Amino acid sequence: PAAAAAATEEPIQPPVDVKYTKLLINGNFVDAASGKTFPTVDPRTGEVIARVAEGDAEDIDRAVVAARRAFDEGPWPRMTAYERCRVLLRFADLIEQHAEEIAALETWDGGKTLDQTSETEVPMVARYMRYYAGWADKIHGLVVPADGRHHVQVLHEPIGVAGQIIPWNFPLLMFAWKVGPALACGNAVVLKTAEQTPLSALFVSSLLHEAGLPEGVLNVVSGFGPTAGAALSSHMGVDKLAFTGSTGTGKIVLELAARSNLKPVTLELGGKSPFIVMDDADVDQAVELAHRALFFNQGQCCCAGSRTFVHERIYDEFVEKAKARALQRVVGDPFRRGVEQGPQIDAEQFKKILRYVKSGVDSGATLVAGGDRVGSRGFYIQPTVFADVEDETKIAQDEIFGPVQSILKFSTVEEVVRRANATPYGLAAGVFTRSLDAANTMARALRVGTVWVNCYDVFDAAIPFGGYKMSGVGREKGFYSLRNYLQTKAVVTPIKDAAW
Ligand code: TXE
Repeated sequence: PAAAAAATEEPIQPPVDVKYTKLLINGNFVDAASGKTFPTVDPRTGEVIARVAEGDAEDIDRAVVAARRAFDEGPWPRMTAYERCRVLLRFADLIEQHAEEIAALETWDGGKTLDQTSETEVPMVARYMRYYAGWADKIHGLVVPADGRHHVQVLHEPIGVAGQIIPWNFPLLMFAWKVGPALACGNAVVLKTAEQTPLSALFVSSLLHEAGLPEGVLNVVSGFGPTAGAALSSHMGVDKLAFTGSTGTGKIVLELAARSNLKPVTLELGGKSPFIVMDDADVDQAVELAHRALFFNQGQCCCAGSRTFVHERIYDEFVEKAKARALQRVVGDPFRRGVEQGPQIDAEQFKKILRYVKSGVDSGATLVAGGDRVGSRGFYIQPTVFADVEDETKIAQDEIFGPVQSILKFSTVEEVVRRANATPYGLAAGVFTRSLDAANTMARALRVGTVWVNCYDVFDAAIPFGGYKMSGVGREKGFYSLRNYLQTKAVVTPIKDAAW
């Protein structure tokens, strides 16, 4: 019943205008060299919001030339670290001043609820920027006590021009995770946004220039993966590549980087994260947390808790309550306050998710809630829950990236650890228990980049995030993210008397 509203109500008029649709190259908003544009679509209706300049290889080249010049000759890497820090702090202030506009744009382009973009995501972007601003003047090298009569310094220098490719599920947060550390370390950037969600990055980039970023330091190219994204990955003028997206595309960009100039690559890729509920857990709390771990952001999270493992002793009660919670979930226009779930990002993802639902039914899993689209317009899907899911089925193995919870039964810690680890992915895990012993055992045994114990999706700026196995290479956020954007140089000078 909660879901039905989305189908019948008229879409709410977004309280924002689209101001920026061109490419940002060398401090100016410009048309694509080809003159081409592509539509960005409102996921609530499938209607076109705006046409956006479509960058391809030639535009990537213009952007890299601008970034190269800004890095090799421009003021940015030569400014004092404190001046760079202040630009990022002013940027964070401007984000807060324009928070409502930014949140509305992000909701319109991506279908995320306005509650989420305005209360969580936009404030987090400002917080991340202040975190990285804080690092700008605290990055320094070492003096090494080498053998012999040498004075040995290790300098940490910016790496140069960073190419960054981001996905559509968190356009603004991915902008912050990538652009924040790159700029704090003194680099220049060419950012390729996802074709589904180009708008918010263009808007906030204009604010970054208002905050005092010199021209050419940040260039933003909207466009498609196989054209603009591939050109950036293989460009000889790019010194480092950072990518977030699917594991399949991660392999492609890594290969393009290797075949061109061996630029180092960091990758944040897919996942099939386990959420493990022990028999001593408070069932109501565990149900709520497992629900949020999966359904947050329409299920479109790389770290979604997409395999809910529940101990056999509380399994039946858990399934009943998980079903009730899913049926209660409020689906509707993401601009309406109180709505918990908006539409999926686009027709392709929408169809992919419904195919997975069908495969779940065909696999013999029990469909206990949802299973269909909501209404006939836009990309809304019912919150869906499968019980009695078997490990080898597609819904238990593949990243669905939608509002589909799969519940699996287990009986011992050893067994659940083995099954939880039996996937090519290793991004995150949730462990829900009152037993310190069980929590500590699982935290060590799970082959994943993040273990959330009795919590989920805690994304503080200082906490490193990234994957084991095919979920990625390297870490973002926190101190660890700085390493991606720094070069290490040893400077060795003879000295007369090593004793001094
Ligand atoms: O991802 P892609 P898509 C997963 C999720 C989803 C699936 C497909 O399972 O259902 O991926 O989504 C750019 N060279 N994730 O097709 O292709 C592309 O333009 C260079 C998980 O959207 O990985 C976009 O900017 N770049 C994920 C970015 O890569 C290329 C978030 C991501 O798109 C390219 C999104 C190429 N050849 C999807 N092809 C996560 N880890 O959170 C595409 N791109």
